[in-house]
Amino acid sequence: MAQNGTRASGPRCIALVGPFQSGKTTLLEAILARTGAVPRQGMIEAGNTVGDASKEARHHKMSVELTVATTTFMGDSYTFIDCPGSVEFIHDMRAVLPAVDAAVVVCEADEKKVPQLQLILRELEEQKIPRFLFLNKIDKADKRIRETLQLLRPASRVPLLLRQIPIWNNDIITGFVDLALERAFVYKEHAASEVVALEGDNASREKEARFTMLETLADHDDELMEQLLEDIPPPRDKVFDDLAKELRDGIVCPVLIGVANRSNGVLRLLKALRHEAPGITETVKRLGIKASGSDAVAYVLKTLHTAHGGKMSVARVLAGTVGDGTTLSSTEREVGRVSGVFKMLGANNEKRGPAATGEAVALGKLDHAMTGDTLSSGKTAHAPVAEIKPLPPVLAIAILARERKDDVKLGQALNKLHDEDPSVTIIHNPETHEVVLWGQGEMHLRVETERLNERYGVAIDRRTPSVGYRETIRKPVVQRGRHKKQSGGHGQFGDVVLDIKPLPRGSGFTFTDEIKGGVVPNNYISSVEEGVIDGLKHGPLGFPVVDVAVKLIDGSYHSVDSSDMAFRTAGRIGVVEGLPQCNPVLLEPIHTVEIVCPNDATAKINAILSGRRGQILGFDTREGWDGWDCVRAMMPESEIGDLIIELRSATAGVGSYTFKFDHMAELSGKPADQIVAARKAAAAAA
Ligand SMILES: Nc1nc2c(ncn2[C@@H]2O[C@H](COP(=O)(O)OP(=O)(O)OP(=O)(O)O)[C@@H](O)[C@H]2O)c(=O)[nH]1
Ligand SMILES: [Mg+2]
Repeated sequence: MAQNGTRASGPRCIALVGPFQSGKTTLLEAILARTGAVPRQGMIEAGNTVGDASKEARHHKMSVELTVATTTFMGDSYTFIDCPGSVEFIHDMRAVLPAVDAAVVVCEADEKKVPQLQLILRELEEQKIPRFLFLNKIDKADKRIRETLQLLRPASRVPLLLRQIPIWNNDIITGFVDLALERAFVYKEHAASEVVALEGDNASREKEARFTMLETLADHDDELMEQLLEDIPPPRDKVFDDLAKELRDGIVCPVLIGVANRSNGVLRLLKALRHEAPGITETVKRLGIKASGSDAVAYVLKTLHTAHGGKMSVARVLAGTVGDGTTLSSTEREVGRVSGVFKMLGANNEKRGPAATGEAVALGKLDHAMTGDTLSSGKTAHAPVAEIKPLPPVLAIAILARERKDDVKLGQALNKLHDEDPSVTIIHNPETHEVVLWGQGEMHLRVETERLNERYGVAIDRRTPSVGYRETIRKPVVQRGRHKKQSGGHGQFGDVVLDIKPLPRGSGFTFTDEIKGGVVPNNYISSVEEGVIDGLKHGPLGFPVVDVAVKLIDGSYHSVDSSDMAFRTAGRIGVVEGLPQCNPVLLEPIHTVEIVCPNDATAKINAILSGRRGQILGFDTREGWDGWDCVRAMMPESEIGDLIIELRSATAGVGSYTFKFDHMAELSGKPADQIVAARKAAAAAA
């Protein structure tokens, strides 16, 4: 058959992606059971699936990181990568996509999940990954399939090509007709569907649906178009060839249907992958791999720190062979020597021999490898096949080890967290001594703290990160700072007069001196400046003082008792005593915020921004995103803190934002008083 002519050869790598909770991990389980990799199909509810093996995933009953599982179907090796659906864990999926031959997008007939579907299809479209849609949970279907397709259609830039139609029996779907094969099947639970006669109403529905499918295919095939116009039935092989070609070219997205938790429709999906999905040859072409001779090239799609095996880099071999002892490098660094090649089945690894081109395996002990690296064994490193930057973080928490003795352990654990998931970033705030964890949302940060606890054994406390308040002054003062101590022996003496003045917003701090006749000797002047800087660290309101000019205009010294230390103290005293007389005022950071959202949510977003003291600068259609808007506003930092939570709930989870510091603005009245009081209380408690 011509199918075999186009069938890709070699090991395959397929991503399972799709909106939150659509059934990806269940589908992986069904595939593993159907292909004999596991004896029985586990269930999410029973907590016994190959995917989601971590404590955190089992606990939340959702995927919080990807699962890799290799199995064999009809003599070919397949590695499936089950990606989390939650937008908060989407980084894993994005890093995986360059390595795969195709993706199966698992989705549901659920209006609320269409925006998420669009987001995911968008990634696939941009990375040019051929994709099938697997319309799951059709056991719960309450719409005709055409209606469902209508609902999903706006999510895809290319036509959705219905490949199968359901067979209904008293409002329940009991099987399907495959439009390419022209064969009817009745579902059997956890077994292959049974072929039945295609007759009656099903036969006429099949004709109509098949014609629509062929029409779509014919848009890119003139010969097929002619056959349709002349009413000549196209040969089945030609139809399969077109299906494979148009899928690979990314010009259609075929749609299959099924029920993952009963393993219905799974065998047909596997067969479609076998006959139509591209293989490593096409993927290598897509990525532009240029390996010379026997050089190996591999792409790292995930980094894991396992309790027993240490660091593991999950990689797909794109050229050559990678085995124990292969030394690999990226364009930036030598990453290490492979120590152990493992076949993966979720949390279980099995040591194996060298991995050939197309295989996806875990490579042990590549100490300096990172997710997204393109590694090669040759003398000159291969250029990176992809650059996957994590999405900017949107939510932060401050954390600290409950016990001081865990500080070092916490630091190491945080490095590992970031290594495994670069969409979490760790920032040390030197001013507040806080460790701030930035991530993709509430659940993401919760899972990260659970990992710290469970995997790394560090108990932590979490709190809201401090806002970067500052303070400044509104009027000038001339203030003397005098430090004199004479308690036996050597005394201390320093005496300065400071002219303290406000500066325009954003100027920072300046120090000058106008000392005449050496009343403050030259060698002490820098100490006075140091003292002034000390004094500005905590202003009268409790925050660092900015936008002030301090001029040293007078002073006196003692030939024996004066010292650097004494003048430093005098400088500090001058500032500390002077500032309260300068009408101090609180400054709060204001950021420009850019929000992207589907345009039916724009009005809601505007209301959210106004409710958070945001000043809307304008809105526009989002470039290159049909049906999306981009809203820009100025917003105080204190209001941005948990903005993402409200944004997501107003946009079915898909709205997001970025922010950038713009300026400091004065804040007075009751809100300012509350902030100052809270700061004083915190300082008193410390
Ligand atoms: N009725 C029905 N339920 C299903 C089907 N497939 C999966 N489920 C259920 O849907 C829920 C989510 O399944 P998962 O496999 O965890 O979904 P997922 O897409 O992996 O979820 P995330 O990775 O967290 O996005 C579970 O309760 C499954 O039992 C199906 O075909 N029909
Ligand atoms: Mg899952």
